[in-house]
Amino acid sequence: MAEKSADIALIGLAVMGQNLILNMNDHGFVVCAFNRTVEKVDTFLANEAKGTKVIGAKSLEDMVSKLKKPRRVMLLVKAGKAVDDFVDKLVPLLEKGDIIIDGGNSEYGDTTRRCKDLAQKGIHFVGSGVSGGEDGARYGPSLMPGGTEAAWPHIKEIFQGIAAKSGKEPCCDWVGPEGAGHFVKMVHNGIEYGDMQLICEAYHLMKDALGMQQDEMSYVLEEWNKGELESFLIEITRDILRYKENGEYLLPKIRDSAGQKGTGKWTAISALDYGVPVTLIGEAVFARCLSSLQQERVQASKRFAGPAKTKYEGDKKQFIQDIRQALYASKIVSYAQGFMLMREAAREFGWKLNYGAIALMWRGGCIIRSVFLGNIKEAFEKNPDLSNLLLDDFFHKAIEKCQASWRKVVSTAVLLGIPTPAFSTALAFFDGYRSERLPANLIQAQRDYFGAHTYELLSNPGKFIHTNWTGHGGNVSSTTYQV
Ligand code: 2AM
Repeated sequence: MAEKSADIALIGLAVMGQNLILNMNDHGFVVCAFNRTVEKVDTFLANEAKGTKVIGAKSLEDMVSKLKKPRRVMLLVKAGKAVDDFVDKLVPLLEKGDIIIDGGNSEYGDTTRRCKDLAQKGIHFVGSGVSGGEDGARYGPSLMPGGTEAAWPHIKEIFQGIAAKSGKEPCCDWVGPEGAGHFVKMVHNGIEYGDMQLICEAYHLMKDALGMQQDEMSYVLEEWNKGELESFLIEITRDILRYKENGEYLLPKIRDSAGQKGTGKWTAISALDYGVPVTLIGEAVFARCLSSLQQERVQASKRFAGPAKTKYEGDKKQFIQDIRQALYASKIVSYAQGFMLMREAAREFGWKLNYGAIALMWRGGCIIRSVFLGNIKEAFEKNPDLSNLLLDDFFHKAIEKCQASWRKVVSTAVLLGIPTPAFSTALAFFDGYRSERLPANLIQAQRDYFGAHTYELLSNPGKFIHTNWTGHGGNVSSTTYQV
């Protein structure tokens, strides 16, 4: 193979890396493959990559020598130390203007740090969210690149070439500076937690409140998948409900204890860090935590009987429609919260994010892909400065239409003793968000009473004052602070 013939190098031959290489090859790019355990390169070339134009490298030096300039090196290795180790080894081999791309599941703060460090050395660093799992990587992932923008013109063709398409548009665009790409990927994963929890609550209600059988629920999801809820997660849930082994449904046999790898948790932590009420993702994470107390729950179920009535006795068909509306309205709230978090991070870090483009990146290829994201893209295209998704006309009308059903489902679930934390928190958020007055005046009074934290009067915002509520104690106020 001639020198300097490869368009890009990809390091890390685990499942995602291998599939991305094959995807790039399909789109006419010559990829040079490398891996820490070098034998895996030969195994890959002799098997999965057999008959392709993919080339291999025996060392990092060998790999770098085979690359066209500016050199593009993409890492798909374990997040954390492995990325730093490779970056450290690559830097002495690269020149100014060369590009390192991290396509792993890195923490966005690490990506920002790497961007800044490498910028000082003249190397462009890109942290890209990659979503869609194995299949996505192979046939079209959602890609969310961010970092040093000077890199974008050099990687755009490859990235947009291999990404999933929504119609003709690639589900990949430049997200923003520093760790913006990885931040957006993190929020994507958080939203995924929320979407899954919402579907689980709908399933729980259909199963327990309505006593529905699996084939019946599967049929309902099939119907839902033809409308505003059309999405990958509804589609796979329809199929999961239908799935049988040896003539028996598999789903009821699966232990009801959910695992997690942490990206939902990171989203919730960011929400707390930046003071954004991303309540639905938070509840989705906690719902998994509660589910994992499985043995404790089994014990508690023997101690606490719950309400006397546990079945819904009204019109079943109507209640299924109500659940659908509750799911839709809650989903709108969840995405509104996710975009609030991205807006706040953008403000915090001075990033300029294109929210319509982000919705388009999630429209196809990734786990949360859905028709709904097309509506979000339109909302931000109509008004790029939209402060909250709930205020867009389309979503405003949708929520209004769902509101009565949503309230009925949440209140029914409460009465029947069926937990619907995500439906409920979404509704509580909505009611809080649309409240002209909240009882936070009392919180301020309490804080001032016991801690002299001061408060503002509605008639004079911005001026913090202290009252001596008890008549004793001093008149000195403590400094106020806002989270
Ligand atoms: P390996 O095949 O040599 O284990 C997913 O685990 C990918 O990340 C694999 O390609 C793996 O390489 C790589 N990887 C994991 N930990 C690593 C480390 N500390 N340094 C370099 N590569 C690492």
